[in-house]
Amino acid sequence: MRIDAIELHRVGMPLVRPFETSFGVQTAREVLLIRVRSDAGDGWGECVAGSEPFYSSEYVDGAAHVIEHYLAPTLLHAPDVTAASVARQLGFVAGHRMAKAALEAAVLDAELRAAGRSFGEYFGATVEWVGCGVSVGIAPSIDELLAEVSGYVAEGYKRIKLKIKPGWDLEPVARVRELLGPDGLLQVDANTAYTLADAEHLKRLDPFDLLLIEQPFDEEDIASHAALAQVIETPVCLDESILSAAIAVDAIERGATSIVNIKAGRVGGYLEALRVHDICRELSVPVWCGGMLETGIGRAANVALAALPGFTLPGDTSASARYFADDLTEPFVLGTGEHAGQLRVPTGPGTGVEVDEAFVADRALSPHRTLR
Ligand code: OSB
Ligand code: MG
Repeated sequence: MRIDAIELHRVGMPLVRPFETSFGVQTAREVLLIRVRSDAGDGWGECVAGSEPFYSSEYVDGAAHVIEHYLAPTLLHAPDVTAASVARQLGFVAGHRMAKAALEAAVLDAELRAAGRSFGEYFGATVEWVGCGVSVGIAPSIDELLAEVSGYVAEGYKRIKLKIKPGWDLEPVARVRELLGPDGLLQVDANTAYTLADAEHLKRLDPFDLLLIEQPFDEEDIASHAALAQVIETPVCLDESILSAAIAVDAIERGATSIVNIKAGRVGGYLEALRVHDICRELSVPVWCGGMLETGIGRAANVALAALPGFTLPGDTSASARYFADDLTEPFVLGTGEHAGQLRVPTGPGTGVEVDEAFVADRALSPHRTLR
C-alpha cells in the first residue's frame, strides 16, 4: 500500500483506580494513537509508551517526536508499505520499539481490514476465547488489597498478579494466598525493584506456590536473573528485559527466564511478538500476554495474540472496565458460564473493533497532527 497520511492523536484516559507499581503511581493513561490513511484504507495503532520513561526508556513525547521526525517520513516516502516491511523500513532507527510497534500495528490494521481478515486469523489463533488474569497494584493497605482482589475473583478472573516492591512483598502475598486458597493462580511482578542481594529474601516467596516472579532485577541484568533462578523454586519470568526474539532465546539459554511475558510494544511490534511466541514454543517455554493498560485498540490485538497455542498461562488481558469507565472502542467484557474469566477474540476485519472518533476528539489532550 501507499501511505497518504499518518495522524498522531493524544487521548487522556483516566484509570478507574490509581495503579501503583514499584515505579510510582499512575492515575491516567496519556495514550498516543496512530491512524494511517492509505490507498487501501485506514488503520489504527496504539503506542504503549508511558507518560514517563520509568518502565522503559521510551515515553509518549519521545515516541511522538521520533515518529514525527524519523519514522513517519520514511513510511510516507516509501513507494510500498506492508506490515511485513515496516520493521525493515524503520530499522535504520535504533530502539524506539514502542513507536515502531504502533506504526506497524496501524499498517497491519489497514492491510487486514482491506483484505477482510482479522488479527486472530492472521496471527494463527487457535481458540475463540482467552483466559484472563488481572494485574493488581500496590495498595494503600492490606485490607484494601484484599477487597480489590476479592472483587476481581468475584468477576471471574483466573489469575491474580500482585505488584511487589521491598516493604510490600511477603505480607501481601501471604494474605492473598490465604484468600485465594491453594488452587488459586497467583504470581508477582517486581518491575526491577530488587537486586541480587535480595535473593534470600525473595526465596521466602517459595512457600506461596507462585506461578512465577516477574522481572525482579534491572532490565539489562540477565546474569542476576539466571543466578536467582538457581536458588529459588519460583519460576523467574522476564518482562522488561525481553526486547526481541533474539534476546528471549539468549535469556532462556542462560537460564534467566523459564516463562516469558510477551508484549508486542516492548519487542517492536506484533510480528516480532509472533517470533518470540514461535521460538519459545519450539523451546517448550510457556508464554503469556502482558499488558500496558491498553485501550480497546491495543487490547483487541493483544487478545488475538493471546489466542496462539503457546500462550498457556492467563494474560494481563483484563476487561476494559478494570481500567477505564469508558473506552474508545466497544468495551471488552468478560464472558459468563463456560466463558467466565475469558475474553472473546474479535473476528471482524483488522482489530475487529471500531474506534469512536467522537470520543477520541472529545478526550484529545491536544489537536491531532497530520503528517503527509
Ligand atoms: O510490568 O507488566 C507490567 C502496566 C504498565 C506497565 C508495565 C506493566 C503493567 C502491568 C499492567 O502490570 C498490565 C495490564 O493490565 O495491562
Ligand atoms: Mg511486568
